[in-house]
Amino acid sequence: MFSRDALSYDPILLPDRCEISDSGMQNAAQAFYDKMRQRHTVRDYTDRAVPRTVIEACLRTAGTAPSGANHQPWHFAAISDPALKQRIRAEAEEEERRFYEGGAGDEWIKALEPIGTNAVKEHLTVAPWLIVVFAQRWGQFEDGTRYKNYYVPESVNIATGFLLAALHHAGLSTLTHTPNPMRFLNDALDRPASEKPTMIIAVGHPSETATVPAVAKLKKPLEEISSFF
Ligand code: IYR
Repeated sequence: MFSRDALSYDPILLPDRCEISDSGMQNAAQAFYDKMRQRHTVRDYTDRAVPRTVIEACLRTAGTAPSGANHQPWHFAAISDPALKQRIRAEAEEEERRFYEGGAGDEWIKALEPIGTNAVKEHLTVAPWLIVVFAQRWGQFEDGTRYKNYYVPESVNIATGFLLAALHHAGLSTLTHTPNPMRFLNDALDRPASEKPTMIIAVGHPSETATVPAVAKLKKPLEEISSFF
């Protein structure tokens, strides 16, 4: 993507300028909040297929995120292959069993009690898509030499947020899943050691009987999460 001789500063007039009144802004902000507050992390999926083109459009949205020096230090591996999903599930469940059987420690297990999670990760095989997010610590010029990436976790996490919002906007449910450690994903998905898997996102349609933990509806009020000066 980058080449050593195309890194000069070249300002262009702001494209896609948004002309909007204060009331238009208010309506848009409220409408987006009303949409986003309907996003729930879902653990039970149907096997209803989701077209690859929908996933591709959502990944394009993720790719518009701001990033340190615009290096876009992310890679998204999208998996619908049942055998590969099965392999990822088997390896993730092995990590999760270690976690739930003591690795996590008592305080962490207690914190997860209201969420109702355990080591069984059926969604990893039932949901039609898994998207594994990788963070790239460095990139490569076309000639193979390396360049350093900056603010990698911040950049990748912003892109991941864009992705979750895009998937929700498209009418899909997601589950952000973080088995620990996740190095097995580099082997399974043939990604280089310079990339760190940060998350598995299961994507699909919720099952008829899908539930969410009641605590998931308890969001901190604005007064608690913000201050104005
Ligand atoms: N990775 C484990 C445990 C887990 C941890 C947190 I923090 C959560 O919010 C949910 C789960 C699992 O996926 O079960």
